[in-house]
Amino acid sequence: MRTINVGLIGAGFMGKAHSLAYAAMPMFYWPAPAMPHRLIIAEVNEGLAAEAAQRFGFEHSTADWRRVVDDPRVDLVDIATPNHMHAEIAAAAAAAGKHIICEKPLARTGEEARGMYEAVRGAGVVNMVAFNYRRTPAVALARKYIEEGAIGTVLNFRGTYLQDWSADPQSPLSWRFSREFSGSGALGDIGTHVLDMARYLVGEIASVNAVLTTHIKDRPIQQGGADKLGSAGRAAGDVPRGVVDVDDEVMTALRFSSGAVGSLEATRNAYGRNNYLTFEIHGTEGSIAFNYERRDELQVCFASDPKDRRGFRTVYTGPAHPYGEGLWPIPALGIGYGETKIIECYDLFRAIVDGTPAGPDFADGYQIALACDAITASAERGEWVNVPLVADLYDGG
Ligand code: NAI
Ligand code: SOE
Repeated sequence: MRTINVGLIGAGFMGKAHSLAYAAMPMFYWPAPAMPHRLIIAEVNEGLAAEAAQRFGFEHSTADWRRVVDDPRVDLVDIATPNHMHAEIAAAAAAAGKHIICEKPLARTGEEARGMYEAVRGAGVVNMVAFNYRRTPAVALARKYIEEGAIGTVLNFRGTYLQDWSADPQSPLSWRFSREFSGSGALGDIGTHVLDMARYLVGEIASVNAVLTTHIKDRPIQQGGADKLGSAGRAAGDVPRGVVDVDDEVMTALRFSSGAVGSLEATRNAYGRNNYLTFEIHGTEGSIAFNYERRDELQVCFASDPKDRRGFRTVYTGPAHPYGEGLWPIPALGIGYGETKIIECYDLFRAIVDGTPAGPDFADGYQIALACDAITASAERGEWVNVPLVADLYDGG
């Protein structure tokens, strides 16, 4: 069986999730498309890199990400750094002819995403953006229902992503609150997951009309290191505060190219919500609803049911559902975040080995970055703004 040598850059939250996926993918999907080999991992200094190699099972470590990209043995470069590093690393990896998986959001702006898209397009390498939630079996099942026409023509999409890890104004200012490092706030960090769901399930977004706001305008500065996502606790009173120059809440109306309408809301300041990534879709023949906090379940309702029996019912995903063949043997044993990353790894490896299409790719990441730019422009101007289509910009995409 072929081996694919992985070079991973960044050993924080996503470094952990991706390392788990490389180790576990062949245990779930056997025969695996290829065996992942965890060859080299990069962190910001030699100590952290060596520790990460030991912890995450990599053979080598380095404090210089360029060594990963330049290593002739590396087949796949995995970008799991904060957002400001994505573009430079991706351009170098594409120039070196490496396949690439890049964490979301692909880039801080549409312009940055354009360069990344052109780099992989020119190099002809396999490329994927890590919007893993679409690989939750219940979400893939929702798409199957829609494609099969089970809910008829889609009329609307309501998507939310609500969390509360930064609701406390004393929760630290990490890279996620700085435009330089992240590009935007709730919009790029979690709103992009909803945009991925919207496009995956309903299609292209044609225009947006948005509100962006920043309720908590400064926070105690985090003293370096990976983002603890609020779990480091409240900073003591004397810690210097820094300015939050990104949004902490986004709301936007959506118009889809198909004629469907929709809405998106995202905030990391919603007390009581943890990873409340939801959608509800209404069609001419029925409805579908999903909540990641109950991610084994898909709610479906069909107009064809007798009136006195009509209502949402729950389908528990299991072996009969998308990706179920490799997961657990009976429904509702519990799909976790890790499984979505394992499935992502499986699809990426199939794309590298068999040429199976591997969405979301950098074209999708670029399209989502253009939607984010349009949302930002709309919030500034207080009007509807059209979203340019990557496919139109490039004569067929
Ligand atoms: P994190 O803050 O936990 O970890 C980032 C790591 O990158 C840190 O350990 C940091 O030291 C390292 N790093 C920074 N600069 C580096 C450099 N020049 N060379 C090597 N390492 C470097 O951040 P997290 O949460 O892992 O986020 C990373 C990326 O993943 C972001 O783009 C984020 O948006 C995305 N993400 C995606 C998720 C998903 O569900 N798909 C979940 C969480 C994050
Ligand atoms: C923080 O909001 C975060 O880690 C995001 O960066 C991820 O994309 C999301 O999956 C979980 O929450």
